[in-house]
Amino acid sequence: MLLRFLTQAASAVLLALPLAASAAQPVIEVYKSATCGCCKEWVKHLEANGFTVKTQDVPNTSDYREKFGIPNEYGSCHTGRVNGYAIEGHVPASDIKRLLATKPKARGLAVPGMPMGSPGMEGPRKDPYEVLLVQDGGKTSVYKRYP
Ligand SMILES: [Cu+2]
Repeated sequence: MLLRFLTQAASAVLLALPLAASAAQPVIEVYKSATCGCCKEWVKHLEANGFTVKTQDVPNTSDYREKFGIPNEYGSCHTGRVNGYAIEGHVPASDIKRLLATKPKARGLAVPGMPMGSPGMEGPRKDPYEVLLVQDGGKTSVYKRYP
């Protein structure tokens, strides 16, 4: 339904969306570098999906990655935290919502690197990418695959 709206009346939906979707999504803290443009675009994606985002510019996002238990090899350009879960990189809001609804025992979600076509990385190309569930021991499993 949302997609149909977007194609028909993009501007109207963009105005209405924050109101409609703001119900009960928790605050996400986001740690990023001050100069990161795609981080800002990802934050906009979260806000458009009802999340309240508190960003903090930090000199080194890897400090937060380490603190939240996300191995560096799964690192990206920003690290977030919501309800005790780490959210690393350009993770789609729908996957964060599923994580919060199902509450698996895990450290959080990660989209390693910065795949083209992920939220905040929109461009001329769409590359396939995976959202990983990072388990408590640091192992991962595929949480969702985007073609
Ligand atoms: Cu990025």
